[in-house]
Amino acid sequence: MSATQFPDGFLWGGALAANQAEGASFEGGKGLTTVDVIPHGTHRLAVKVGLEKRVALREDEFYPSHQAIDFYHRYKDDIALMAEMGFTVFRTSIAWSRIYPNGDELEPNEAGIAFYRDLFNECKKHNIEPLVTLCHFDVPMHLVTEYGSWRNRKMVAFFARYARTCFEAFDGLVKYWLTFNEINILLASPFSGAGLVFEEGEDPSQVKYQAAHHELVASALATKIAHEVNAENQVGCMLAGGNFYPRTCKPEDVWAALEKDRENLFFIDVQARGAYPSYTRRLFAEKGISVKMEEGDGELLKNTVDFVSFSYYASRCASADMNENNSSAANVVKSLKNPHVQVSDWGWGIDPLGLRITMNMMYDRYQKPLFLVENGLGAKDEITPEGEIVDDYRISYLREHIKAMGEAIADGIPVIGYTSWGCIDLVSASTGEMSKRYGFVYVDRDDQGQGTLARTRKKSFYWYQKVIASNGADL
Ligand code: BGP
Repeated sequence: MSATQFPDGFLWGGALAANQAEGASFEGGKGLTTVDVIPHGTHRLAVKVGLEKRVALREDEFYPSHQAIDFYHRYKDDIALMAEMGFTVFRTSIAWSRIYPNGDELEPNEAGIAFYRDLFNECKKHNIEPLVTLCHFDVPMHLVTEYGSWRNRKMVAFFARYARTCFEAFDGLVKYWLTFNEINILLASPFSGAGLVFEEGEDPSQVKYQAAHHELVASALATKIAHEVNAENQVGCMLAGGNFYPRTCKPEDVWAALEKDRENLFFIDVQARGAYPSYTRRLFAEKGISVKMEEGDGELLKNTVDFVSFSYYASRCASADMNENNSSAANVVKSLKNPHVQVSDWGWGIDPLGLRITMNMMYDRYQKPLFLVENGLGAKDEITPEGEIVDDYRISYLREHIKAMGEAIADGIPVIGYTSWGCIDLVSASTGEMSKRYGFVYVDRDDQGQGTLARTRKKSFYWYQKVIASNGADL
């Protein structure tokens, strides 16, 4: 197989998330979610803002998720654009709070179910397979204020009810499911990742790992339910991926990189192998963490995922003397600057070979099919006087990464498909801004929320159309 040949039936498409695209935040009975209470300007994922501020929506502040790109009302036109590019898969998420507005109700909100049924039917109409994330950074706020979100064991039952409702309601329409988007982000960004807010004097690590345990149990339970509802369902975990390189070949640096990788892979080790990895005993002892587990959790965790999905934007770099001052957050996870790779305008390393390295490491470790469900270049786009967007930088980033994925396939790794991130411009998760754009389709909206929301095909739109038509041969 030549490096750029992809298997027959390889799924090509793009990805978005409810909270970054839908808008209509108060329509259709939707409840408030964590991301709905992060105002523009304090949108950086790592920012520490107290719960009072999170809950008290201020009219004079701008909340980007409230309107986003209005996908809620425009999805038919947007899906038609995806179909025009030749998509065979489209990744989006269900907003938990459209199905269960508060998260703890006994009966679902029918309007929410109807919206997603229409959306998935629209995909099917165009022969596009939906790939659906159950929770993408949007925990219902009521669960945060009433229960403390994932620190509370009750969340397992709430999530299981929500997951079952979705599997049953969309049975026959959706086959590919992801439980939690970038589950490891809970560590770096506990509020966005898992709705966690810490009390004064509390040990954040203790709370985070307890919450992680609840999410892992909930994910395993959802996987079990998905398989009970329909044996054809395919459930994946989802990692914010990208390997850590040691800053030098000094053994201490190599060890530091291994430990940083484990911090992230811990989640996938549980979800894909079905048990806590051996290294957690020491990790927890050293951090003074004691995770409360219930009888039966060990059995539940054996419900492993069918495939391993991940996002890849950049590789990372670590050393033994890594600290707050010499590292910065690229895609939320802290990393040292790697002098050997170029960076994007936001300081995210551009490293296509790192993708091949990451994929080989993950397949060696998990021996499950991989699905690359996010990849792309956030960039500022300019419109020419002729009204065109000539985004050669984006094409070149994607081309090199698709080539690297092709190499990983040639290495013998089964890969289900590829969904590039933000196939249509949307609100950035880390900045809350529109000007960090990923799309093949430009959306006329600026960082203050002004614009017509009109959609325009970029140069990359036609390039990706050609890539898909040739099944990755013509890059
Ligand atoms: C991932 C998230 C996405 C997306 C992407 C790009 O971490 O799963 O939601 O936003 O990163 O990040 P950003 O929007 O900050 O550029």
